[in-house]
Amino acid sequence: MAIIQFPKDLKWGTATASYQIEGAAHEDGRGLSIWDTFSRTPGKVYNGDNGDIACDSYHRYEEDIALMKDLGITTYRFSVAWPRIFPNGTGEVNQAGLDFYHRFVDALVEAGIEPMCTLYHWDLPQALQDKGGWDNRETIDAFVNYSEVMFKEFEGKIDNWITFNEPWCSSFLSNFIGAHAPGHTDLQLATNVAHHLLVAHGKAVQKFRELGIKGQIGYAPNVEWNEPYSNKQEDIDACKRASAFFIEWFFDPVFKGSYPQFMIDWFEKKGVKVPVLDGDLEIINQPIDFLGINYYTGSVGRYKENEGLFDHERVDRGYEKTDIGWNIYPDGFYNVLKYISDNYGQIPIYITENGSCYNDEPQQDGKVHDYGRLNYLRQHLTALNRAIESGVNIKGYMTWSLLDNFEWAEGYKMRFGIVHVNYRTLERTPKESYYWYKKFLENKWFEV
Ligand code: JSK
Repeated sequence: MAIIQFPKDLKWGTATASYQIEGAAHEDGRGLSIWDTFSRTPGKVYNGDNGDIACDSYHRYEEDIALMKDLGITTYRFSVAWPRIFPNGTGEVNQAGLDFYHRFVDALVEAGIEPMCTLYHWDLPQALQDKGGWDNRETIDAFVNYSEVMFKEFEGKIDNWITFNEPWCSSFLSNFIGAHAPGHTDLQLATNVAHHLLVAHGKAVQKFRELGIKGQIGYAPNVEWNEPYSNKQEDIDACKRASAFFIEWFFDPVFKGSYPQFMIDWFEKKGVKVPVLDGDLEIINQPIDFLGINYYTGSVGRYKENEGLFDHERVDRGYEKTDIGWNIYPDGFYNVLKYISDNYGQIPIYITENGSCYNDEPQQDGKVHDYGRLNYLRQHLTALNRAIESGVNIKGYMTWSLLDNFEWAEGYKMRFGIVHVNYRTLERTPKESYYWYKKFLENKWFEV
């Protein structure tokens, strides 16, 4: 038996997002978001599910905070719904929206839990999408305006700020692959969106510094590990392109002040250019205080001519998969963290999302025996410990998610929570993984 022991000063928590848990979609002046529109577009979301009610955390947040307190977390990562603060994206502030987040954050702090706030977790005000959304550079300034209001309003209550969650999902998944809102399938459009998200990130960090806001700020890209099937150069190169789609594309501008040239060349072969204006890269290259990393899975890949965007195909190696069909690949977690540390240095890293989809329901004994999720958690914390031992500057870990919730295009079919939610009664039931995580949090070690 081996003991997996963690440093005592790490932040430990759970993560959620506004559109996925809040509900109250038409309450207290909230405006529509692109996900209200997308989820009402036939065929876009499983079963036609939407976020109108979700987990009703807008009204049940005190119950959720009681669960967090019982769990023993130190930090809770949540996101603010921009359309609650600015129903039309800009213009007049909706005081009722600010008031809700004050009630919520005050209750969180009262429970001894530190808030970690994501400003943009995909719920763009529809009114801004109607004017071009992130393809329109005016949305950058609207985001900075929204961020400034939040910084000033919550300074002293919130010390941990994340500008953007998973900009790859908000750009390429949503505007090229088309699986998420607003559901376009145009590579140039997606490239414009990705660039404007990065400029908005840089400008919001600049504003945070100009205002002298107390606390720390970062962003939370999602990454995958792409292992070459063989040591053939064509396989190695194909996996480097597939990996850079998530890592270099969103890390190099922030940490190096430039896009990866091999990817720029690849995109230009596809007739796509990044709409960089003078000064953009200097803005994006603002120093940040921490890097959030969202990791779920990885795969083995190889070269295949004219396959996908990068002449790359995934190779099924028979890895066990979660209920959403993603490989369980804990070594990929270690590998990608080492890769990031080796290539981007000792920036403090929070694991802002890591978790698994298992659709277990409560059994006759009233319990949810989600041993798949429990084992995923053990395996990935073991990999995380290995990364820490290898010198990766890990500062915390937030498991995705506290609650089963609206999993975007998968609707409520796919469950990522350590707490089960009955979507008819909204009853919360802690799962076996919750109790394992709770015991782990008591001492920060476990046996393997
Ligand atoms: C989980 C990635 C933020 C939080 C969680 C979904 C995701 C995803 C979901 C890729 C994807 C769909 C679908 C089709 C074809 C090619 C959320 N993270 N989460 N993380 N990532 N795909 N290429 N990769 O709910 O809100 O693709 O893709």
